[in-house]
Amino acid sequence: MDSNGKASEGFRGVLMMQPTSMEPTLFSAALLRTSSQGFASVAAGRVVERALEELQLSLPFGEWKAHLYVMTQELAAAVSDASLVQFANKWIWIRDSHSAREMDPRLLPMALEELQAVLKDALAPNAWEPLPPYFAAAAQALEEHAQAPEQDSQGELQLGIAQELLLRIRDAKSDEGMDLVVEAVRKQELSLSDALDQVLVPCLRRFGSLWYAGEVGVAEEHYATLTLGRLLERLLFIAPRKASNGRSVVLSTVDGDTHDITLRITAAHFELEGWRTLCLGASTPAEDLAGFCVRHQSDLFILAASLNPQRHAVTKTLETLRKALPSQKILIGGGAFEGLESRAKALGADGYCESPQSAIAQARQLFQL
Ligand code: B12
Repeated sequence: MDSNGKASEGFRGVLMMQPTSMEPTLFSAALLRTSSQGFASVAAGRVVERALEELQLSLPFGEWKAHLYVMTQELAAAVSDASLVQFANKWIWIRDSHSAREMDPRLLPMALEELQAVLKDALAPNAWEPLPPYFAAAAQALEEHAQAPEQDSQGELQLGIAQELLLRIRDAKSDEGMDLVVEAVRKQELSLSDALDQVLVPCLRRFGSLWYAGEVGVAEEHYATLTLGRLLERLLFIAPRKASNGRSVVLSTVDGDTHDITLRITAAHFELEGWRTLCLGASTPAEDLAGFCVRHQSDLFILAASLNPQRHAVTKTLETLRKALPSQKILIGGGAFEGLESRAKALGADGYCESPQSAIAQARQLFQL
């Protein structure tokens, strides 16, 4: 790729290689996944140029490259799952978030067209062949009218104290908000599980919805996420815990996934249940994870992934772990598996957990606790 974002002969040559043994859709998915930075650069350059020429709009190249990188990765994940809907839904998601930010509605169809043109030009015919229906489904989705981003029903703040906390955080008074919740738990006006499930989690989700709807910026969302992570630690500090059950669990998100709060909430539930809990937080590379699990010989390993493209890293991580520890008990969880729960076993896990509570329930079952 040269500095103008044009595909150089070398780059094109690699992409024109014939697959040797891979099935065509898996070959396309692998090429998309491994070359998405290059495709995104070229497509973003073309979008920026066209927007200036046709709409007299000056776009930030870096932002569009990031968008197109994510969309190329999403395309790879959708192609691996043979799911047109998955790819179209992602464009709807972006369309609605752009609409909430009053962005020009002509830009996304333009970006979709340019990504399509770049892939058609760069990929060998057999790698391109499965892709046109995905672009047709996405183009059709973009033609529909943008909707106001949907309110997440699970992000509804049922408890007054959750609304109070949200207001304090929005007012940049996070200490006051945290004190309110911690005091309520200390005085037993609020149970610990309600503090986690009815206050902390809905607040996290509400900030996600507010960001999606363009009502708060990235800085506010980061401030809220950090505050809620700190609140989790403060609640853990005062929480009563059961006696040790002699079991241990390692938890991590997959390489590339920075969403670690639900993982930490899951770890908290295990700790309070008497498990020895080794929580690694976000984005641990597969080999390091396997090495850690071998050294610590824990009873259970929990791996989380939030986004569709991260499913590929989950497969690789579980393969690596199974090689190192064939009988390791493994549970997986997170948004990347929504709708695909039944696939956990095929991926090499012992089960899928839809929530931290379900992780505890499955662990009890696995170890007859
Ligand atoms: C906080 C947050 C971030 C923070 C994460 C900080 C941190 N340290 O965790 C930051 C800012 C870094 C971030 C980044 C991104 N984010 Co974000 N983020 C969120 C947010 C607001 C909250 C996540 C959360 O903790 N939710 C609370 C939990 C309880 O709810 P949940 O995630 O729905 O999880 C449920 C289940 O999936 C399951 N579960 C989830 N994880 C786990 C883990 C285990 C072990 C178990 C057992 C169960 C489980 O349990 C929950 C039900 O009880 C959500 C919005 C939302 N509605 O959740 C978006 C959200 C997850 N993010 C999203 C996106 C798109 C991104 C970015 C790509 C944005 C961007 N353009 O850069 C990046 C990706 C970064 C990366 N490579 O990982 C999308 C994902 C959509 C999708 N499925 O494709 C969401 C849903 C926002 C939205 N409304 O669209 N994000």
